[in-house]
Amino acid sequence: MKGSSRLAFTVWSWSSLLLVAGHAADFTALGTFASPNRLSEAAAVSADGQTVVGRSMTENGFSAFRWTSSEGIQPLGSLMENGASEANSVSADGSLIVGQSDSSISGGIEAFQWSQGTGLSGLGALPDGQVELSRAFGVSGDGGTIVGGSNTSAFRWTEAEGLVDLGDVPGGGTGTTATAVSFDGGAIVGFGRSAESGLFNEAFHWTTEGGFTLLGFLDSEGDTKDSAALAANRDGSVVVGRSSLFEGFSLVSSEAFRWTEAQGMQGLGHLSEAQSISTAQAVSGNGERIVGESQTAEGRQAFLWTEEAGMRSLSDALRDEFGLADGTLEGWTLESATGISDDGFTVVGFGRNPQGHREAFLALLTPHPGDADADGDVDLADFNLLKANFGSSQPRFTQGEVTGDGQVDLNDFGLLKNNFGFSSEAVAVPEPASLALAVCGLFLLALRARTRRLS
Ligand SMILES: [Ca+2]
Ligand SMILES: [Ca+2]
Repeated sequence: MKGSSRLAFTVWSWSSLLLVAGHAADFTALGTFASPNRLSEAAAVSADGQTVVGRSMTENGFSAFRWTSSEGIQPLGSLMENGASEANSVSADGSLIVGQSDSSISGGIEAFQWSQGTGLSGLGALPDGQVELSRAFGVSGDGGTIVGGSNTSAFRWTEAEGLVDLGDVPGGGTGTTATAVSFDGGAIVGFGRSAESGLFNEAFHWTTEGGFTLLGFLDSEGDTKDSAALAANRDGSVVVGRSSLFEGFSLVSSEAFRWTEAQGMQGLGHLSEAQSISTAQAVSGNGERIVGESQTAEGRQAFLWTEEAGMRSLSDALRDEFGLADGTLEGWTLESATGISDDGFTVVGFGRNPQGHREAFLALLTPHPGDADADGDVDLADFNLLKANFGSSQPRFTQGEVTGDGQVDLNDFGLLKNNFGFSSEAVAVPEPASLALAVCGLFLLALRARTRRLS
């Protein structure tokens, strides 16, 4: 045990434990820039959940923004004086941000990368006879690969090679866009004109070794089908997006999908079957939590999807499953969830705020305070997990780390103790206080033994 922990132990008391705050689900409005039309939209969150990027209205049109809890919402500027810009994606640690900006290149819009040290820099565009424009939609977690679209082609950008044309999907016509890329840059997803989609698009998965794989469509009926891959998980094995049916050029229905090589394309449903419009926009690192938006009678709404619980509205999930305090979302309509952290605990998007303006938000979907193994109750199993990892660093909200700071220490123990006996089941748990007391006694003995052993 470290000296500081031993000190904490000696001054530790029952009363100090009562001061440990709970870290249940949380909701943060990210603000907007000052302009006559206050408006902000989050587009993505870094894998570590700490940096949010998107766009917010200014008097010069949209400006790309970067948000962190310490600095708040900050403009990234533009490649042109008084020009507009938008941020679309961010690397795992938040250090590299990509998007597009007004520019002096012939097409007037240019993909950019931004880092704290160098600010905005343009990526150029693929050569074309007439106009040259580019947009960056994704950046790999490691920051080494940027993907997007330039003129009618998907591109991949690396420091060594610059912009490289991914080419057209096999058998299709001209017109391809890359939307996202795996952590190491090895897998890229997007959509392009295929033999089957004709003038519309078909989702693709591309790897450095295998080239293009077309992902198909959810519905084989109907003449006019369109699908798009919009995001991929950490290793690129789980792809999400939407698959749509058209009549002529009118959209009939659209459904969020999840694709894996083994299972193919799987429909995720809709919040309202009557409306039949949904889109998946982001997926957690392990591919298990998916977020997006779905049309309802009340307008579009952000959704959360998991295998166990299916699709439900993000606001319902926050309140009913993750214990967000009643009234927190009073006056809000969460319209779209656009990003999710690698661990699946941080979701970003935008909605209508109580003043009626669209505003970016960040929501924490953490387990109930003290529920170390995230199984819906706080019991001896959680205590044992915490005890086994006491004194270690762990990913937030796993392995007994319940406060969200990455350290398993007395604060975690206090939070667990204060919530001991909680159960998400409606059945009352008898005598939680006495059980908690017994557990605390065991913990003290364990700590003493440990202190003696290590000193
Ligand atoms: Ca538990
Ligand atoms: Ca902790």
